Amino acid sequence: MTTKKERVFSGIQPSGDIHIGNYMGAIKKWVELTDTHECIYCIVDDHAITVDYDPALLPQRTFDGALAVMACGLDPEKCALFVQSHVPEHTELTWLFNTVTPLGSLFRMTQFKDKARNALQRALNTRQGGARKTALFQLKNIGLKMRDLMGDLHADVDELNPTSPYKGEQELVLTELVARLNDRMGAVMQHLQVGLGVAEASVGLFDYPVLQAADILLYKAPWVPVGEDQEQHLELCREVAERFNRKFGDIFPATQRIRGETAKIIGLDGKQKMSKSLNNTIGILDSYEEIERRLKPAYTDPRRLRRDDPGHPEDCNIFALHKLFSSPEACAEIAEGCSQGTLGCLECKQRLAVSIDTHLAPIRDRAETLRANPSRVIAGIEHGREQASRIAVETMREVRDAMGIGKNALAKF
Ligand code: AQP
Repeated sequence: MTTKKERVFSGIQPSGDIHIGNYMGAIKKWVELTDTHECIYCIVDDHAITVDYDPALLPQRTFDGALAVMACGLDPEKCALFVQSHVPEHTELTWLFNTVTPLGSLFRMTQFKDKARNALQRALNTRQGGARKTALFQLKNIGLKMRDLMGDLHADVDELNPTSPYKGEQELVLTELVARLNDRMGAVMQHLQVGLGVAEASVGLFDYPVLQAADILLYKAPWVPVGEDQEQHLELCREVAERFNRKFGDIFPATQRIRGETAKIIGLDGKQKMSKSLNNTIGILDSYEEIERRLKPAYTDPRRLRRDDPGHPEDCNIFALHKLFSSPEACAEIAEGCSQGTLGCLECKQRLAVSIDTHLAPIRDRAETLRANPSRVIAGIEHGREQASRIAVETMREVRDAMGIGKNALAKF
């Protein structure tokens, strides 16, 4: 008797060069799972067009994305690897899911706010008169909102009366005032950072998590190997499935995340998540020289000013990367040298460059072979499309019937 393998779905955007965060957070797991699960993996180009992009560049990026995941060890004979826009059912199901997704749930998505904030920065930096004018108009509105919030703060001062003659009471009032000031400033900053970005962001970017829910549920996949950054989107996916099932019948499963090798890799800026769009990455196909060049200015423990100052490895992003790419013995030696101030940051980074390069060398070699045989990549994603389409067509038939739409719904007349 053969037992049916459980199904897994995941995707990656062709929004730039795939980096070690994508690899350690997701793709490494993708490859392992092909031995134990029925795996469906997707280059999600419909997601990549939700932010500003160059249509002339996208086909190359989509091809490179497929090539890169195959170079990481993904065998298209052992899974279905395909391009999202080649299976139009993804966008059809998104529209249907839009009708059961509450706006409030989408407004809570932090990735949307982060990406909107980056859009704000770009809008203010642009040289185009129209976009800049809109940006400045939005900024004026935000200014008015800030004036209101400051008015509230004045009201706080009046209400709490910090001029009480009693010292203890004064201290309490001041503590409360500082807390309220913090809250109000937080609200002001949020308006500043998000307000304008939201005005500039596309409806597509806002709807991104619904498209992601459609990607997963089109295949009724109970398991999704993604990085920790996607946990909130998976929560929404569960909510969409639940709401749909309640109204139209039990069609979709509850989806769970499968953890990757690491939760979240922080970028070389030491602050934000490593992201293709933030120029804080090490690409999986970077040469040794490129890895070394990128690591040189990377953020380290800010408390270590001179080479012989004792460092704090646990607070240093370079050490976090060592833990992923260097052996446990090397990590112990590096931690000791850093804490005692005998190993400088430059040497520590050089050792990291060697460890990362050792990991990536076989991936680079496989990528070179595939680049010389592009038809292998194209054949791989066409084979994947056929497998994915078969399931997608079936699910959509079921969904349309349940919702009372589509040609079948009129068959009785
Ligand atoms: N820094 C990271 N650490 C761990 N996992 C990560 N992933 C992404 N960045 C990290 C995981 O990689 C998979 C593919 O990601 P994606 O391309 O679909 O979208 P993303 O998360 O938006 O990736 P980027 O690099 O940040 O792209 P841009 O800049 O275009 O938005 C996902 O499973 C993700 O969790």
